[in-house]
Amino acid sequence: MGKKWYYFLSLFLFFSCAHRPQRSYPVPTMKQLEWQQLETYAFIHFGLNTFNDMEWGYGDTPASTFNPSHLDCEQWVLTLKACGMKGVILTAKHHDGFCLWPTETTDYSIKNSPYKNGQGDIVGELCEACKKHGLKFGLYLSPWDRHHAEYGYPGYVSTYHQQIEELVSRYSPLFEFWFDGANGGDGWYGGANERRSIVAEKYYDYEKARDIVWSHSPDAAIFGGTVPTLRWIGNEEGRAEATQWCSYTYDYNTLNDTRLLATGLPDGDVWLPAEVDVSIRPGWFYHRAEDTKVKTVDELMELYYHSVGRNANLLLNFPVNQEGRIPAIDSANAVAWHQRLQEIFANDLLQGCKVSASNTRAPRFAASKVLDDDATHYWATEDGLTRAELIFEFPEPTELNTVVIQEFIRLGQNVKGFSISYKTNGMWLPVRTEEPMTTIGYKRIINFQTIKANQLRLRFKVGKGVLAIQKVSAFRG
Ligand code: FUL
Repeated sequence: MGKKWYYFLSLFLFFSCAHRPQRSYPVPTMKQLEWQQLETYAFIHFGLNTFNDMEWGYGDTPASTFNPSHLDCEQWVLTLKACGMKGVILTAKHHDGFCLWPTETTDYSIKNSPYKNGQGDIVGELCEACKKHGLKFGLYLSPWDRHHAEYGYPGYVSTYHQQIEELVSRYSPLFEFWFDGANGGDGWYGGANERRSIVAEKYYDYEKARDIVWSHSPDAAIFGGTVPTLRWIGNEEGRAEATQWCSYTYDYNTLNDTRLLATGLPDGDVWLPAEVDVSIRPGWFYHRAEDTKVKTVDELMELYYHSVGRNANLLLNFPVNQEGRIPAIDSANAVAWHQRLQEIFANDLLQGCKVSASNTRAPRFAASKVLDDDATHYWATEDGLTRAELIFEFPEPTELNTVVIQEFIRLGQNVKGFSISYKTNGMWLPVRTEEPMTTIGYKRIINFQTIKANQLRLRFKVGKGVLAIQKVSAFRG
């Protein structure tokens, strides 16, 4: 009896494992997978700069100037939810060193501002509003501090770590923590008014900083420093390159090389997916002069296709104004943008199609798996194959201009080229687009001139590992 069970168990394990494709490393952790699924979330830049028409305060702007007249964190949260944001990251402290929570580490905080007579806590208020309305919460804490007298010396590093400890112990769970890399050198520094230089990868002890974050928020994604879990895209214009690998390396020079950050490294040994950070206005902080320069719905659409559509998350910044609110024009444009996206992606035209593949690994990896929404289902080919195709047959000629493809990235990112063509009047024609069709990764969106198709064909080329596609959908935008 015992032997029989053993035999059946071995047979079962043999068939299930033999058919399951091997991972090709690097692969995402579960935390990274969940983070990539967020796709869009918001930044809020708010602080002394807001009240002094500045982007980079020098560190000596009086705390008394911080005085929002109608601050309402719920207004921020409800606005952000209405434009499809899954979370929000607040500048708890920007380069000027002014803290938006009542910290024990410095007097340069809202404790010494007129806001609520020094009794306010904006980090806490936003944290509560997020909990109340179901938005994820994250924090930005600038390592560069132009106010602190000991900046550049060991004393400041322990203050910085203590600030992280205060934040994570009070406001967790955080979904992301930002160690901003900017450092212009000069600052007030307790009245010294001088230039101070540091070797960032050694000075801040980012490994310890990360461990403090994770001691209270173990799921937080980490931006910046020496041990991030995601990578900056290398520009602040809102543009990921079409070729977009999630793989990278932990080498500090490479982590700061904007050319490599833009595309990722196909042979990198660490999974480090990209985040595109960009502001809805030219500046990160609010400036009245930019009220006429808020990005339009069309511009926001382009940002979306050049970030989420190119295998990267979009972190869209909303500058809060002197009243303490997201201005009406910014929220109107962002909400209209979200509605446009919802309209475009409402009706998947591939549902109801017959789908076939040039090769299938086993019935449980059938081509039809790309049509369902179960993120654990995928179409996969046999080992060793470098090319394969999928064909979708429409019940009737169908107009479309957008295709969305997702790789099953739990096995790694393997596609290095693909093409889209369609059959009309018995002929196969390529779709017309300027968009290069190289990598896919978590998600790739291709827009093309509207076609009327009887059939749609996707051809894939893999560089390593096994071809595994989780989802394909098509839309008429
Ligand atoms: C940069 C900063 O210098 C900007 O002020 C802004 O916070 C942006 C998100 O990151 O490095």
